[in-house]
This record gives sequence, structure tokens and C-alpha cells, in this order.
Amino acid sequence: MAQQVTVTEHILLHQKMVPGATGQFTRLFNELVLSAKIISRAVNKAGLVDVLGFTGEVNVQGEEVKKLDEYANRILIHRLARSGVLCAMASEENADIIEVPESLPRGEYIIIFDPLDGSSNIDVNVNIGTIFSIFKRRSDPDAALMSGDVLQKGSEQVAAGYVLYGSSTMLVFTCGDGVHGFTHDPSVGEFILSHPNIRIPEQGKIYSVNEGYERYWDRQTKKALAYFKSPKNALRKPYSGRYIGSLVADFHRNLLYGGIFMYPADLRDPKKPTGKLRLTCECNPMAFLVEQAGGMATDGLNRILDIEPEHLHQRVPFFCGSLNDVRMVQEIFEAESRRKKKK
Ligand code: P6P
Repeated sequence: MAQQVTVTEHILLHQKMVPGATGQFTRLFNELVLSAKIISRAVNKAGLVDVLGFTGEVNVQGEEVKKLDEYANRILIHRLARSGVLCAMASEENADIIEVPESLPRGEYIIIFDPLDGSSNIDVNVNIGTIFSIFKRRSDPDAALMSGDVLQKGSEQVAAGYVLYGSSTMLVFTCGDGVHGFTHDPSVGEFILSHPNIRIPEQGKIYSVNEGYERYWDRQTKKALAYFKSPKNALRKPYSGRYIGSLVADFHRNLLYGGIFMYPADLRDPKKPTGKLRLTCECNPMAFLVEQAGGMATDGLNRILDIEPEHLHQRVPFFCGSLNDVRMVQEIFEAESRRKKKK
């Protein structure tokens, strides 16, 4: 029988390899894993228990909040605060930084999460996911928390990952030492290592974008899509178009099969002037993962992980996936920049 490595064993092994590790990260990650199990149970029952449908509220993004969104957000805030190692949290569902109650012990970690991304797909049983990004505090732990502790560049992440609630529940994450995937075995209630050292194919064969918005894109994005649909691309045949409309599901498929995910700037909608996806709770974690798996992530011109966040819910154009494909997009964007400068 193949040796079954649980995520807890994997994290403890990682802790042993980190000089001066105190076990704080392990405690945080254990609460994240427990939250994933609790949310997975609710997601899998969503069709049976009355957790479908809208709460009637609207979140900071201006999006209708589904009951499962709210439930997942509550579970994560409750469990992660009790890890005793956080100095701050932030959620895609909350306008401001979430304080850790004074009554609870605190620590040096910061976690930013999207509790249930793709929630518009909940009622139709399409895969959804939880995305997380973990930093260490940079300011003096005895001083007041600084906004710069939460608004750090993606390159400062100490860990990032997602939980994919699909045909099975998977936890995929990196601590900066490669990307590893764990599949939940409900019969024992453990996440078991199923995809060690995930590497994204250097050359993709899939593009993922909502082509319904093509008329609202900039010129360079339209050129990029035309490249992937042309028989004159690196594949010498058109890429396959695959778009689920759930970032975690689209990202996960491209991570394993190879391909590029694009959410470009939308020139029409004032809410999406620079794209729809949020830098801190969606793009940064996915960018850290894809780079650790050998891929690339850009806003068209800049490495996602180098972007200095200006505010918690900042949106950026997002191109992420196989190295050759994202490089091609960046070349198209750079050529367009040069063309505009010549004007
Ligand atoms: P659109 C889900 O709401 C989400 O934030 C991502 O999971 C997904 O990739 C994107 O929005 C889909 O957006 O505009 O194509 O429906």
C-alpha cells in the first residue's frame, strides 16, 4: 500500500526544515485545514440543507452574498482567530481588516482569504474554492499593526494555496518549497498527499477567458486571444477554450494540464477598470503557486508578485499559467506599449 502522507505530517516535516521555526505556522495551518473540512462538509450538503440561495445582503465587492459564502467566511474567521498566532486577517467578504479579539492570544502571522470564490456557481453544483495568502508581520510586534503589514507585495508571502470543492475536495498549497496537492479522504477525515511537487507544463494547450466581454478589452488583449486561437501559434493549432467561471477550478485544471487563465482589464465597467480579480486574495496567492510550479503571472506588463498593493480590494488585470503562454502575452503587451510610445 502506498505510503499515505497526511497534510499534518507534511507541514510538521516542513517545520523541521525551517531554522528557528516555533510551530506557530503549523498551528495556523492546522486551523486552516480544519476550516477546509468544515466548509467541505457544508458545500457537499448544500443541495440538501437550506444553505443555498442569497442572504439578501451585498458584500464590499457589490456582489450578492450567498449563505454558503457567509458561512465559509464565519468559519474561517472563527477558527483562524483561535490559532493564537495571527495579528490580523482580511477577507474578500469584509471591507476592512479583521481584528483578532483582544481576549485571544496573538502572533506574527497575517492571513488574507477569499472564503468561497466562484460562489455564483454554488446553486448549479459547479466547483468552487477557498483561496488563502499568508504573510509574516514586518513591523515591531510591540507596536500597533501597520497597514503595510497587510498590504505587502505578493513576493513576501510565506505560504499560499486553495481548497477546491469538486468531485473530491483538494488542498493545494506552497510554502515556497514547491506546490503540493492533498486529496481529502472523508472516510478517515484526512487530507492525503496525492499530487507531490506539481509542475505546470511549460507549453500550454488551453486558454481560459470570458470571451463574452471581448468587445470591452484593450487592443493587446484582443491580439493575445487571437494568438491562442490561431493555427500559427506555438502549438501550430488553436488552443482549446475552457472557462468554468470559477477561478480555483480554471486555475487547477490549467495547473495540471497546462494553459493560461486571463481576466483582462474591462474598459467598460467602472467597477472593473483594471479587471475583476482582487490582487490580495486571488491574484497574489495564485501567482505564488504558479511561479512555484514553474509558470508565470503578470498584469500584462508587470510581475503580479512585484505589485505594491495600494488598498485591500485592489483589482488588477490577470494573466497566469504556463511560462511560454504568459511570456507571449507579455511580449504582445510590451510591443503595444512601444507602439503607443512611438505615436
Ligand atoms: P466572470 C467568481 O465570481 C470570480 O471571482 C472568479 O472565481 C472567476 O474566475 C470570475 O469571477 C468569473 O468572472 O465575469 O467571467 O463571470
